[in-house]
Amino acid sequence: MRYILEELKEAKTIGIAGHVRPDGDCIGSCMALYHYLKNNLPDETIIDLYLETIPDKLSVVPGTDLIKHEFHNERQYDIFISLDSSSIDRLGFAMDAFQKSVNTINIDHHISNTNFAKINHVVDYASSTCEVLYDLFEDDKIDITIATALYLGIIHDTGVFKHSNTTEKTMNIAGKLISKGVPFSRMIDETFYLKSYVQNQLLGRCLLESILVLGGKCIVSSINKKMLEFYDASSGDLDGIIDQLRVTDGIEVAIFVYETNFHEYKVSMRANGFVDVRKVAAYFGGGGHIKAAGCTMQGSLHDVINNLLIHIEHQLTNNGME
Ligand SMILES: [Mn+2]
Repeated sequence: MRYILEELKEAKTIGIAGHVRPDGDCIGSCMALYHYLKNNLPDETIIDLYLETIPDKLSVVPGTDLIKHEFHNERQYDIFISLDSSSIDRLGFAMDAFQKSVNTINIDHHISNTNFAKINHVVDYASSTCEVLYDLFEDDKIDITIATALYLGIIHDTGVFKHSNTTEKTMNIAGKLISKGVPFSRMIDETFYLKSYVQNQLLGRCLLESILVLGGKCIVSSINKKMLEFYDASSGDLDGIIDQLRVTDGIEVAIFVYETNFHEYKVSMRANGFVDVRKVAAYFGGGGHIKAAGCTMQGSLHDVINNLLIHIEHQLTNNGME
Protein backbone atom coordinates (compact mmCIF):
# COMPACT_ATOMS: atom_id res chain seq x y z
CA MET A 1 0.00 0.00 0.00
CA ARG A 2 3.05 2.27 -0.05
CA TYR A 3 1.92 3.53 -3.47
CA ILE A 4 -0.21 6.06 -1.59
CA LEU A 5 2.87 7.90 -0.45
CA GLU A 6 4.41 7.51 -3.92
CA GLU A 7 1.59 9.73 -5.21
CA LEU A 8 2.92 12.52 -3.05
CA LYS A 9 6.41 12.64 -4.59
CA GLU A 10 5.19 14.63 -7.59
CA ALA A 11 3.08 17.10 -5.59
CA LYS A 12 4.33 20.65 -5.11
CA THR A 13 1.64 21.61 -2.63
CA ILE A 14 0.10 19.24 -0.06
CA GLY A 15 -2.68 19.90 2.45
CA ILE A 16 -3.39 17.72 5.49
CA ALA A 17 -6.39 17.88 7.84
CA GLY A 18 -8.12 15.83 10.53
CA HIS A 19 -11.58 15.94 12.06
CA VAL A 20 -13.36 18.63 14.09
CA ARG A 21 -12.68 18.69 17.84
CA PRO A 22 -9.35 16.88 17.26
CA ASP A 23 -8.55 13.99 19.62
CA GLY A 24 -5.30 12.10 20.25
CA ASP A 25 -5.49 9.93 17.13
CA CYS A 26 -6.44 12.85 14.92
CA ILE A 27 -3.59 15.05 16.20
CA GLY A 28 -1.13 12.14 16.31
CA SER A 29 -1.83 11.03 12.74
CA CYS A 30 -1.74 14.58 11.35
CA MET A 31 1.54 15.44 13.10
CA ALA A 32 3.13 12.09 12.16
CA LEU A 33 2.28 12.47 8.47
CA TYR A 34 3.33 16.14 8.47
CA HIS A 35 6.79 15.34 9.87
CA TYR A 36 7.21 12.24 7.70
CA LEU A 37 6.49 14.21 4.53
CA LYS A 38 8.64 17.17 5.65
CA ASN A 39 11.56 14.80 6.24
CA ASN A 40 11.19 12.87 3.01
CA LEU A 41 9.93 15.26 0.34
CA PRO A 42 12.03 18.02 -1.32
CA ASP A 43 12.50 21.17 0.80
CA GLU A 44 10.48 23.29 -1.62
CA THR A 45 7.32 21.19 -1.30
CA ILE A 46 4.68 23.24 0.50
CA ILE A 47 2.93 21.23 3.22
CA ASP A 48 0.11 22.84 5.20
CA LEU A 49 -1.63 21.20 8.15
CA TYR A 50 -5.14 22.28 9.18
CA LEU A 51 -6.78 21.47 12.51
CA GLU A 52 -9.09 23.21 14.96
CA THR A 53 -7.47 24.41 18.18
CA ILE A 54 -6.02 21.43 20.05
CA PRO A 55 -6.12 20.84 23.82
CA ASP A 56 -2.90 21.95 25.57
CA LYS A 57 -2.20 18.53 26.97
CA LEU A 58 -2.22 17.00 23.47
CA SER A 59 0.44 19.44 22.25
CA VAL A 60 3.20 17.01 23.25
CA VAL A 61 4.36 16.37 19.70
CA PRO A 62 6.86 18.99 18.45
CA GLY A 63 5.51 21.22 15.69
CA THR A 64 1.92 21.72 16.82
CA ASP A 65 2.62 25.48 16.65
CA LEU A 66 2.81 25.08 12.84
CA ILE A 67 -0.85 23.98 12.60
CA LYS A 68 -3.10 26.39 10.68
CA HIS A 69 -6.45 26.99 12.37
CA GLU A 70 -8.24 28.60 9.45
CA PHE A 71 -8.35 28.33 5.68
CA HIS A 72 -8.97 31.60 3.91
CA ASN A 73 -6.71 31.63 0.89
CA GLU A 74 -7.42 30.62 -2.65
CA ARG A 75 -4.74 27.97 -2.76
CA GLN A 76 -5.58 24.86 -4.71
CA TYR A 77 -3.46 21.99 -3.39
CA ASP A 78 -2.07 19.33 -5.71
CA ILE A 79 -3.02 16.75 -3.09
CA PHE A 80 -5.09 17.00 0.07
CA ILE A 81 -5.04 14.23 2.67
CA SER A 82 -7.82 13.64 5.19
CA LEU A 83 -6.88 11.69 8.32
CA ASP A 84 -9.10 9.95 10.93
CA SER A 85 -12.29 11.45 9.42
CA SER A 86 -15.17 9.13 8.58
CA SER A 87 -16.91 11.61 6.27
CA ILE A 88 -16.05 14.82 4.43
CA ASP A 89 -18.10 17.10 6.70
CA ARG A 90 -16.01 15.91 9.66
CA LEU A 91 -13.18 18.02 8.20
CA GLY A 92 -14.99 21.16 9.35
CA PHE A 93 -13.39 24.38 8.14
CA ALA A 94 -10.81 22.41 6.08
CA MET A 95 -13.53 20.82 3.92
CA ASP A 96 -13.34 23.68 1.37
CA ALA A 97 -9.61 23.21 0.90
CA PHE A 98 -10.10 19.46 0.51
CA GLN A 99 -12.87 19.82 -2.04
CA LYS A 100 -11.02 22.14 -4.36
CA SER A 101 -7.78 20.13 -4.42
CA VAL A 102 -6.69 18.42 -7.62
CA ASN A 103 -6.25 15.05 -5.94
CA THR A 104 -7.56 13.77 -2.60
CA ILE A 105 -6.57 10.95 -0.26
CA ASN A 106 -8.58 9.58 2.68
CA ILE A 107 -6.71 7.56 5.32
CA ASP A 108 -8.83 6.26 8.20
CA HIS A 109 -9.95 3.33 10.35
CA HIS A 110 -13.67 4.02 10.94
CA ILE A 111 -15.93 1.22 9.71
CA SER A 112 -18.49 3.91 8.79
CA ASN A 113 -16.07 5.75 6.44
CA THR A 114 -17.87 7.01 3.33
CA ASN A 115 -14.84 6.72 0.96
CA PHE A 116 -15.19 10.37 -0.02
CA ALA A 117 -11.75 10.88 -1.65
CA LYS A 118 -10.25 9.88 -5.00
CA ILE A 119 -7.91 7.48 -3.21
CA ASN A 120 -9.37 5.80 -0.13
CA HIS A 121 -7.31 3.77 2.28
CA VAL A 122 -9.60 2.68 5.12
CA VAL A 123 -8.45 -0.17 7.37
CA ASP A 124 -11.45 -0.79 9.60
CA TYR A 125 -9.78 -3.46 11.76
CA ALA A 126 -6.93 -1.12 12.76
CA SER A 127 -7.04 0.35 16.27
CA SER A 128 -6.34 3.86 15.05
CA THR A 129 -5.38 5.97 12.07
CA CYS A 130 -1.88 6.07 13.55
CA GLU A 131 -1.71 2.28 13.24
CA VAL A 132 -2.77 2.57 9.58
CA LEU A 133 -0.10 5.23 8.96
CA TYR A 134 2.63 3.12 10.58
CA ASP A 135 2.08 0.50 7.88
CA LEU A 136 2.40 3.14 5.15
CA PHE A 137 5.68 4.48 6.54
CA GLU A 138 9.11 2.92 6.21
CA ASP A 139 10.20 1.95 9.71
CA ASP A 140 13.74 3.32 9.36
CA LYS A 141 12.32 6.74 8.42
CA ILE A 142 10.33 6.98 11.66
CA ASP A 143 12.28 9.26 14.01
CA ILE A 144 11.43 9.92 17.66
CA THR A 145 9.09 12.82 16.78
CA ILE A 146 7.07 10.73 14.33
CA ALA A 147 7.12 7.78 16.76
CA THR A 148 5.80 10.03 19.56
CA ALA A 149 2.96 11.26 17.34
CA LEU A 150 1.98 7.73 16.28
CA TYR A 151 2.16 6.49 19.87
CA LEU A 152 -0.12 9.32 21.01
CA GLY A 153 -2.83 8.25 18.57
CA ILE A 154 -2.58 4.56 19.45
CA ILE A 155 -2.85 5.07 23.23
CA HIS A 156 -5.78 7.46 22.90
CA ASP A 157 -7.88 5.34 20.54
CA THR A 158 -7.22 2.12 22.49
CA GLY A 159 -7.70 3.68 25.95
CA VAL A 160 -4.05 2.76 26.62
CA PHE A 161 -4.35 -0.73 25.09
CA LYS A 162 -7.58 -1.51 26.96
CA HIS A 163 -10.36 -1.33 24.35
CA SER A 164 -11.26 -4.38 22.25
CA ASN A 165 -9.73 -2.77 19.13
CA THR A 166 -6.26 -3.53 20.58
CA THR A 167 -4.63 -6.39 18.66
CA GLU A 168 -1.32 -8.25 18.69
CA LYS A 169 -0.33 -6.03 15.80
CA THR A 170 -1.18 -2.87 17.77
CA MET A 171 1.10 -4.04 20.58
CA ASN A 172 3.88 -4.93 18.14
CA ILE A 173 3.73 -1.49 16.56
CA ALA A 174 3.69 0.17 19.99
CA GLY A 175 6.76 -1.91 20.87
CA LYS A 176 8.60 -0.70 17.77
CA LEU A 177 7.67 2.89 18.61
CA ILE A 178 8.90 2.76 22.21
CA SER A 179 12.18 1.26 20.95
CA LYS A 180 12.71 4.61 19.20
CA GLY A 181 12.69 6.40 22.55
CA VAL A 182 9.09 7.58 22.98
CA PRO A 183 8.78 8.84 26.60
CA PHE A 184 5.76 6.58 27.07
CA SER A 185 5.24 6.66 30.86
CA ARG A 186 5.18 10.43 30.94
CA MET A 187 3.05 10.61 27.78
CA ILE A 188 0.40 8.24 29.11
CA ASP A 189 0.15 10.14 32.39
CA GLU A 190 0.26 13.63 30.94
CA THR A 191 -1.94 13.16 27.88
CA PHE A 192 -4.36 10.51 29.08
CA TYR A 193 -4.75 10.38 32.86
CA LEU A 194 -3.88 13.95 33.86
CA LYS A 195 -6.83 15.98 35.18
CA SER A 196 -7.00 19.58 36.26
CA TYR A 197 -7.82 20.34 39.91
CA VAL A 198 -11.33 21.40 38.90
CA GLN A 199 -11.88 18.22 36.89
CA ASN A 200 -10.88 16.14 39.91
CA GLN A 201 -13.14 18.17 42.19
CA LEU A 202 -16.09 17.63 39.85
CA LEU A 203 -15.29 13.92 39.59
CA GLY A 204 -15.14 13.67 43.38
CA ARG A 205 -18.44 15.50 43.78
CA CYS A 206 -20.19 13.30 41.24
CA LEU A 207 -18.93 10.11 42.89
CA LEU A 208 -19.93 11.38 46.34
CA GLU A 209 -23.43 12.30 45.19
CA SER A 210 -24.00 9.19 43.04
CA ILE A 211 -26.85 6.88 43.94
CA LEU A 212 -27.42 3.16 43.36
CA VAL A 213 -30.78 2.15 41.89
CA LEU A 214 -32.44 -0.94 40.39
CA GLY A 215 -31.17 -3.15 43.20
CA GLY A 216 -27.61 -1.90 42.87
CA LYS A 217 -27.34 -2.70 39.15
CA CYS A 218 -27.42 0.90 38.05
CA ILE A 219 -25.46 3.93 39.26
CA VAL A 220 -26.64 7.47 38.57
CA SER A 221 -24.99 10.83 39.03
CA SER A 222 -25.65 14.32 37.77
CA ILE A 223 -24.36 17.86 37.75
CA ASN A 224 -26.39 21.02 37.26
CA LYS A 225 -25.56 24.24 35.45
CA LYS A 226 -25.15 26.20 38.66
CA MET A 227 -22.45 23.80 39.81
CA LEU A 228 -20.61 24.01 36.49
CA GLU A 229 -20.68 27.78 36.77
CA PHE A 230 -19.50 27.65 40.40
CA TYR A 231 -16.40 25.69 39.32
CA ASP A 232 -16.04 27.78 36.14
CA ALA A 233 -16.03 24.46 34.28
CA SER A 234 -17.09 23.46 30.78
CA SER A 235 -18.64 20.19 29.58
CA GLY A 236 -15.15 18.98 28.59
CA ASP A 237 -14.23 19.00 32.29
CA LEU A 238 -16.80 16.22 32.82
CA ASP A 239 -15.01 13.73 30.52
CA GLY A 240 -14.20 10.51 32.30
CA ILE A 241 -16.78 10.82 35.10
CA ILE A 242 -19.02 8.26 33.40
CA ASP A 243 -16.09 5.86 33.02
CA GLN A 244 -15.31 6.01 36.73
CA LEU A 245 -19.00 5.39 37.57
CA ARG A 246 -18.99 2.35 35.26
CA VAL A 247 -16.23 0.56 37.14
CA THR A 248 -18.30 0.37 40.32
CA ASP A 249 -18.56 -3.25 41.49
CA GLY A 250 -21.85 -4.94 40.59
CA ILE A 251 -22.98 -2.28 38.13
CA GLU A 252 -24.69 -3.17 34.84
CA VAL A 253 -25.34 0.41 33.71
CA ALA A 254 -23.87 3.78 34.66
CA ILE A 255 -25.74 7.00 33.89
CA PHE A 256 -24.28 10.49 34.05
CA VAL A 257 -26.33 13.54 33.15
CA TYR A 258 -25.52 17.22 33.14
CA GLU A 259 -27.77 20.20 32.66
CA THR A 260 -27.22 22.16 29.43
CA ASN A 261 -30.26 24.46 29.67
CA PHE A 262 -33.34 24.85 31.82
CA HIS A 263 -35.03 21.43 31.73
CA GLU A 264 -32.51 20.09 29.20
CA TYR A 265 -29.96 17.40 30.03
CA LYS A 266 -27.15 15.69 28.19
CA VAL A 267 -27.11 11.98 29.05
CA SER A 268 -24.16 9.58 28.93
CA MET A 269 -24.59 5.87 29.53
CA ARG A 270 -22.16 2.97 29.84
CA ALA A 271 -23.03 -0.73 30.08
CA ASN A 272 -21.02 -3.67 31.33
CA GLY A 273 -22.78 -6.58 29.64
CA PHE A 274 -26.51 -7.22 29.80
CA VAL A 275 -27.95 -3.93 28.64
CA ASP A 276 -27.76 -2.37 25.16
CA VAL A 277 -27.58 1.33 26.04
CA ARG A 278 -27.62 2.30 22.36
CA LYS A 279 -31.25 1.11 22.26
CA VAL A 280 -32.10 3.27 25.26
CA ALA A 281 -30.35 6.31 23.76
CA ALA A 282 -31.97 5.72 20.34
CA TYR A 283 -35.44 5.73 21.93
CA PHE A 284 -34.74 9.26 23.14
CA GLY A 285 -33.27 10.42 19.82
CA GLY A 286 -29.59 9.75 20.58
CA GLY A 287 -27.13 7.08 19.51
CA GLY A 288 -23.77 5.44 20.09
CA HIS A 289 -22.55 1.93 20.68
CA ILE A 290 -24.00 -1.06 22.58
CA LYS A 291 -21.84 -0.30 25.62
CA ALA A 292 -21.49 3.48 25.31
CA ALA A 293 -24.27 5.78 24.18
CA GLY A 294 -25.81 9.16 24.82
CA CYS A 295 -28.74 11.46 24.11
CA THR A 296 -30.22 14.83 25.01
CA MET A 297 -33.46 14.86 27.03
CA GLN A 298 -35.98 17.46 28.15
CA GLY A 299 -37.77 17.67 31.48
CA SER A 300 -36.90 17.78 35.15
CA LEU A 301 -33.87 15.83 36.34
CA HIS A 302 -36.22 13.47 38.17
CA ASP A 303 -38.24 12.75 35.02
CA VAL A 304 -35.16 12.31 32.84
CA ILE A 305 -33.64 9.72 35.18
CA ASN A 306 -36.96 7.93 35.68
CA ASN A 307 -37.61 7.68 31.95
CA LEU A 308 -34.15 6.20 31.39
CA LEU A 309 -34.54 3.73 34.25
CA ILE A 310 -37.84 2.38 32.87
CA HIS A 311 -36.04 1.31 29.69
CA ILE A 312 -33.01 -0.07 31.50
CA GLU A 313 -35.13 -2.02 33.97
CA HIS A 314 -37.13 -3.47 31.09
CA GLN A 315 -33.96 -4.78 29.45
CA LEU A 316 -32.57 -6.12 32.72
CA THR A 317 -35.83 -8.01 33.37
CA ASN A 318 -35.98 -9.44 29.84
CA ASN A 319 -32.38 -10.58 30.05
CA GLY A 320 -33.14 -12.63 33.16
CA MET A 321 -31.38 -10.26 35.51
CA GLU A 322 -34.29 -9.69 37.85
MN1 LIG B 1 -9.16 7.42 15.36
